[in-house]
Amino acid sequence: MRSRMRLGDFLVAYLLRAGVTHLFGLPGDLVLGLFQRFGRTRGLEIVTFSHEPSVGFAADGYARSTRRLGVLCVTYGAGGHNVVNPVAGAYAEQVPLLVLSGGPGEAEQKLGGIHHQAKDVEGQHRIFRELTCDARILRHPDLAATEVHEVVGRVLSEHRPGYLEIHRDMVDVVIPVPREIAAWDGTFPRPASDERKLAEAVADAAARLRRAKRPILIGGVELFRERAEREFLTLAEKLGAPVVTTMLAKGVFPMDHPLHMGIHIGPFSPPEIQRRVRSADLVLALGSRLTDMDLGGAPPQVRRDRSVWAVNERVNVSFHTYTDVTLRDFVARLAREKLPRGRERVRYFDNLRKTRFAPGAATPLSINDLLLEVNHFLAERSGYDVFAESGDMLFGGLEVRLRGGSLYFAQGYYASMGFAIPAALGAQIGTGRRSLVLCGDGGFQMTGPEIAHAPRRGLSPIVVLVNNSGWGIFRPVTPRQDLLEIPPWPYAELAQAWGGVGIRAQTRQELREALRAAHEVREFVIVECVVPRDDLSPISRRYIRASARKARPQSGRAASQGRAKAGPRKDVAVRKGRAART
Ligand SMILES: Cc1ncc(C[n+]2csc(CCOP(=O)(O)OP(=O)(O)O)c2C)c(N)n1
Ligand SMILES: [Mg+2]
Repeated sequence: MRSRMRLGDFLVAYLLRAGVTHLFGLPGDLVLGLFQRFGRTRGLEIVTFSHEPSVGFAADGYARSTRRLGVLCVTYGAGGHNVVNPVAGAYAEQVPLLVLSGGPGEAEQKLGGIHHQAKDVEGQHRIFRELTCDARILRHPDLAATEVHEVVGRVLSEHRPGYLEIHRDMVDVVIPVPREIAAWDGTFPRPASDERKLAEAVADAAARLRRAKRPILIGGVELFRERAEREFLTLAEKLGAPVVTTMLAKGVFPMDHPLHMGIHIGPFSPPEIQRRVRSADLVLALGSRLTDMDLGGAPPQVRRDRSVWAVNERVNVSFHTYTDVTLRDFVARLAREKLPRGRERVRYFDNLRKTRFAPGAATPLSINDLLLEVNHFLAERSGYDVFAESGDMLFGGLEVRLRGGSLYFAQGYYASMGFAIPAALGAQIGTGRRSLVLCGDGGFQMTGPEIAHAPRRGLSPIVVLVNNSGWGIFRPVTPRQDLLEIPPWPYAELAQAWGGVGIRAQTRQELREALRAAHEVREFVIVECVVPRDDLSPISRRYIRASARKARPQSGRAASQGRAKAGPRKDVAVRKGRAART
């Protein structure tokens, strides 16, 4: 970087220094100058898709899988508004994205209205202020470099999206680059723990671990975000205690490790896991947030007085709270303590029925058997990352067991449809690793056609497309089945037409053969799995029923509305003449 540069050139140099290799974008006249600047640069490649939501999801997949900054570049208004949903998802799921938007120049703003504008010039900026940790319009040449540095610094330390709006007349403006930014090494310092609080938190937790007879570890998603997986593994092996992970943290602990017991999702966990968590005399919950998806929509099954609960920068040991302690420091330090080693024999549990593979059987392919086949495939071939789409496969994906160093990605909390296929493409662009995508037909109809971009970039995901002719996850809870229909697409034929390979599988054997064939080819593959309309994965059915129950009016509200006539509320127990909530 030089001490004075055009803003566009500075941005390119800055992103290269931050380790960014690819940008995801879709051009428009209000961003074209910036777009071309990125496109001209060696070492920074611009990747386009057909619709902006996919641009956002691809940048998200790139950021999650490479752990670098994901950058997207879109035009103002029509383009920027189109990435609201993926950016909101990245905010909710703490993915470091940088949104670069173009915008109208100063002279044209004075016209009174410029095409693509919604309410007023600043409207888009206001929207993104809601969805990012920092959002700026770069207006002042003297401040521009510092503003970029501040926004990116916050994005990377808070793991939330940031937003920079660069109006088209700013791209070629020469800006000063402060010396410390020109000399920047591309990294930001990690937040540090308060040494005294860290030592005390660790001593407190270690003392309880030494007394515990049946501890268990719950791994949460922040272990991944804070890059503390290795420390977590060391701690688990030192304790020899069973490990479960939450739904959002699937894959944060090697799923083929002998201490892995499975996925904990509150009351939806396999009964053996629920029993083991309940009978633990100490639960070490590390990096897990209290979301409905982590807890299975129920209050925690873990008693606070028998737990150590650490999230980033805060550790609760029973009822003691230690602030300013980072998760990674806490786990690493705890793993260095003298701790007793358990000898429990741990088994892995999931929710699948272990049906036998019968070659030649013409029985229709069930979701249960589809997932068994995906596991069979992954057990024999390492190196595939797995992406799961919202819909039945978000829960079905819980049953997938990864091997080796494979990673698992899903929008487990924000749960937007349309994520998985573009995210898998963005991930392969960043890591070079091929992925297996679990996707419903409804999800595919949102962003799946973006897979047509795969051949020209040499991308090769294998999509296991579950064709149940509609938005199947809602079938158990909706009387109006007709509202869940979608048009029948010839998915396998479309794959062929788009330059990939399409295979239709209607039985378990056909699926096994299709996956084997998919592994052998270098193109992308869609394995269209035709399944019975009403079949669902084991957890989806239970989850969607429980969720529908919550949608009904609460008995409390219903009862209180009719209280005058009906007497005491039904959700209230009358004890010693006083009303107390049950
Ligand atoms: C963007 C978005 N819109 C709507 C939803 C609500 N939603 C969740 S699952 C689902 C249907 C999924 O259908 P499909 O992809 O075919 O999966 P299936 O459950 O049938 O396997 C819908 C509409 C959502 N999660 N995201
Ligand atoms: Mg479907």
